Amino acid sequence: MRRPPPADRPILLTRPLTPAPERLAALLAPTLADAWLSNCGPHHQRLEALLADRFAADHLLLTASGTAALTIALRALDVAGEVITTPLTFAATANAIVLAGCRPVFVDVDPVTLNVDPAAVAAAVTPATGAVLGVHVFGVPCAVGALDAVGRRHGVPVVYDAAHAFGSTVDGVPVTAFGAASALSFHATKLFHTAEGGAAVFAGAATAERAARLRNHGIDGDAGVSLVGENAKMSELSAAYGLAVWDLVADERVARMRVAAAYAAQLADLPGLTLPPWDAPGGSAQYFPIRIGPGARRSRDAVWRELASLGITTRRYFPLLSDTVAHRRAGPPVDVPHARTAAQEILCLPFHGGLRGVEVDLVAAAVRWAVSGP
Ligand code: T4K
Repeated sequence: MRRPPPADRPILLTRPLTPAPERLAALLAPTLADAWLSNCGPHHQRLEALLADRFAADHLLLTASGTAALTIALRALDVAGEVITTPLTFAATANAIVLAGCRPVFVDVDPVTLNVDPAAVAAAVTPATGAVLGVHVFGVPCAVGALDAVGRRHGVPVVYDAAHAFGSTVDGVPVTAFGAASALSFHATKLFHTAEGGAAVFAGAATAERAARLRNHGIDGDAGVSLVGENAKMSELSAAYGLAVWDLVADERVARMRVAAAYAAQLADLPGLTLPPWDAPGGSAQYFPIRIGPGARRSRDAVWRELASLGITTRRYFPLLSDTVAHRRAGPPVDVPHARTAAQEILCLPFHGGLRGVEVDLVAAAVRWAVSGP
C-alpha cells in the first residue's frame, strides 16, 4: 500500500457552521440600532425559547459557555463535597466541579460506551458524595436509568455534561430530560453553536430560578444581591449567531452522517481499528472517534503523527483527567483501566459536513495506510 499524497489544503477536525453574511447582518441590524447588546435581550430570549422547545425543557437557561452552564448547575443544586465523575472527558468537566467548590472523584468507564460505569459510581459513593456527574461523551448517551437510580438510592443529584449531546436521545427523548440538570456547550466546535455559549437545563423550577440569579451576579431583582453569582450571560451577538445558524443544523447533521457512512465503509475490518457507534439511534453526529488498538501496525500516537504530516488534523480526545497536573492527586494513579486504555487509543477524525468527497477519501486512505501499512 502506497503512502497517500498530502492534502491540497489543511483538513481540520471540524468547521463551524457559518451563516450567510446577510442573514447575520439582518439579525444584527436591530441590535445595533437599539444598542441592546447583552443582559437577556431579544435575541437571547428568542434563542432560549427555541432551545427550550427543541429540548422539550421547562427550565432552560442560556449561558456564556458550557463550562459556565456546568458550574452554575452544580452551584444551583447546592452540591458540596465530592462529585463522582469520569476521567475520560474534556478538562471543563472536572474544572467545573472544582470551580463549584467541590472535589472530583474519578471512576472507570464502561469499555463499550466509554461513559462512566454505574456500578463503579455506586461503589464510590460515600457520606462525602455530593453529586454524580455523567458525561455523554462523544454524544453517546450515559446509562441514564442506572445512574439516576444510583442518585436516588443515595439521595444525591445526578448532573449530566451534555456538551457533546445536542442531538442525543434515549428512546427518542432528549438526554437533557434525565437527571437534576444538564449542561450543553455551544462552542464553535459543536454541531449547533453560538461561537461561545452554552445552556443549562433543570428538572426543577426552584433550582432554575437560583441558577438564573447565579448567572447574573446573584442579583435578585429589587431585593439586591442574594447569592455570590457570576457573569455567565450570553451576549446578543452570540445569540444572534445561534439564530442565524439554527436552520442549518439539520442539513449539517445529514451531511455528517454521509461522511460517517463513507468513513465506515472505507475503514471497516481493519485489524486493530474499532469504529464508533455512528449509526446507533440516539447519537449526536458530533465526533467520529475511532480506536486504534493492539492489533494495528502502528500505535494511535504514530497514526496521529502520520496524519498530521499529510495535513490532516485529528485530536487525541481525551487525555486522562485524573493524570493531569490540575487534577491528579498524590499517590498512585487512579485505577481506571478501561478509561486509561481508551485514552491511549482514541483518535477523532475530521468530521463536518463541509468535507469534500476527495477529502473524506483521503482521510480514510491515510488512516488505512497509517494503521496497516508498512
Ligand atoms: N464538557 C465537555 C465534555 C466538553 O467537551 C466541553 C468542551 C465542555 C464541557 C465545555 O464547553 P465550553 O465551555 O467549551 O463551551 C475544543 C473546545 O474549545 C471545547 O469547547 C470542546 N469541549 C473541546 C472538546 O474541544 P480544543 O482546544 O480541542 O479545540 P481546537 O481549538 O483545537 O479546535 C478543534 C478544531 O476545530 C481544529 O481543527 C480547528 C477547528 N476550529 C476551531 C475553532 C475554535 C475551527 O475551524 N474554527 C474555530 O473557530 O477545544
